[in-house]
Amino acid sequence: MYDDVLLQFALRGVELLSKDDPDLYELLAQEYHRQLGSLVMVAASSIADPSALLCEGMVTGNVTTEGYPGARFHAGCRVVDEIERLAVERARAAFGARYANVQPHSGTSANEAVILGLLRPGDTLLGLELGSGGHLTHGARASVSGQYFDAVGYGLDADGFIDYDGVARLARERRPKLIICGASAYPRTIDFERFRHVADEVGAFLMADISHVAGLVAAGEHPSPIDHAHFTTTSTYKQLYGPRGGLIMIGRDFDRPAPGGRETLAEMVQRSIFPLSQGTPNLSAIAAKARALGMVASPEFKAVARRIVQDARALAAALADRRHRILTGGTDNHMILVDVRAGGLTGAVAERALESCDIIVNRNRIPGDRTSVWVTSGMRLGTNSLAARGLGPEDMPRCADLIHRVLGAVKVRGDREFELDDSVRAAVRAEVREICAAFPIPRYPLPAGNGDGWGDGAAGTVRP
Ligand code: DSN
Repeated sequence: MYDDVLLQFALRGVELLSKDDPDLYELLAQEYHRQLGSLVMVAASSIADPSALLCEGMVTGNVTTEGYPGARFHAGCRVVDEIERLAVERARAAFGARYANVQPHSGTSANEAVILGLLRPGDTLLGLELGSGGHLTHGARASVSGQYFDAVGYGLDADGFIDYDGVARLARERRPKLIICGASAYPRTIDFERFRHVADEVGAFLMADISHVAGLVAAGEHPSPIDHAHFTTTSTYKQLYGPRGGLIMIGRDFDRPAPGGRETLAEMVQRSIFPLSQGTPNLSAIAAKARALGMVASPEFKAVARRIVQDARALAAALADRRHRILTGGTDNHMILVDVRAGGLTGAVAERALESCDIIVNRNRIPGDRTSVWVTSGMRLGTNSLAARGLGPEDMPRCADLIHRVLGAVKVRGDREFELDDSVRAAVRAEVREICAAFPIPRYPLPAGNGDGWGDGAAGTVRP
């Protein structure tokens, strides 16, 4: 084979960066340290394996082409064709799909490609409202999906669960061409089969965006939409622990005719990614997707997926025990939505105060929220990163306690401003570091000195 040339290449890159661009090197090193020393509970994030991140920086980035394996518009694609085929095969295997397209640059690109391929401007689509936990691309007014299409939104029932009867009623009234299910802020199982019944009843196509639960789906911890939805989309950097990027898959409907009857749904997606909505594929990201998707079948991946759900349930219960209001009363997936209004908090204050203690969450609007997206009345937590680090359900009361201590000690000084006693901040940060040291990020090299300075980003401390 090719000896250790990639090792030499990676080392050369790091060496040149540190010598030729120390300012940038320093910032990248600070970010590495910040991640090592933070408890990250952003539900949309995870921790990619070093081998997957490495692929993103490989020489595949030098290959410019368009099209698909075996049908490119430039020469020099013999090897990258094999890489893309491998990624496609691994995506299909991971999800039991009949068709996969690994070229979308993001989850947003994946969703937009399906929408643009299927609909004409002004056509009706039905998706979960942004304020009820939907994604921008599910018909929000701020996005292409809401500006160029007649976007109708469905919502939640009084308990915060998807109002499936409301979905069916709106579908009968508005006759959408496309129904979108899946969410960015919804902690409960989604009944894809029920969505398909509604879609079939009104003659609509169904797209399931599983960006947030893709790992649970692949591991069998959440029902799969692959054969219920006509199209399944996902980003690859959340629960797939892969690179920034997206993926589109089709199950049993892959050879069903697309609107117009001249092509199959799979052919339509091929065309709607390239040339309709994207140009050159990011072949390094595709290599990284191949690597991440190759790990999905491992027992370790399945164990992490199981732990994600166990952790989320335990964290939700521990926060509820400390009198925090958990939307829907709990969770079925990785995500917990917390109403932070008690004590006069806003989501922005909670987010900022926790970040000052190296606990990373994100503010989130909650159903009925009248505050802006910059303020919000809630926060969204997720356990992807905690579970990957090996923290189990037995560790969640300690994490909940840290959150509780910070939120209980915050003095609110405005929608986004706060004060926090230095002694509380110091004590919480010390405990966060202790946890991070006990549960290091798997397979990430630790700094010399076993973590001194984590999260400080102290200039001059990390350069070799
Ligand atoms: N979709 C955004 C989120 O859920 O936070 C980013 O991935």
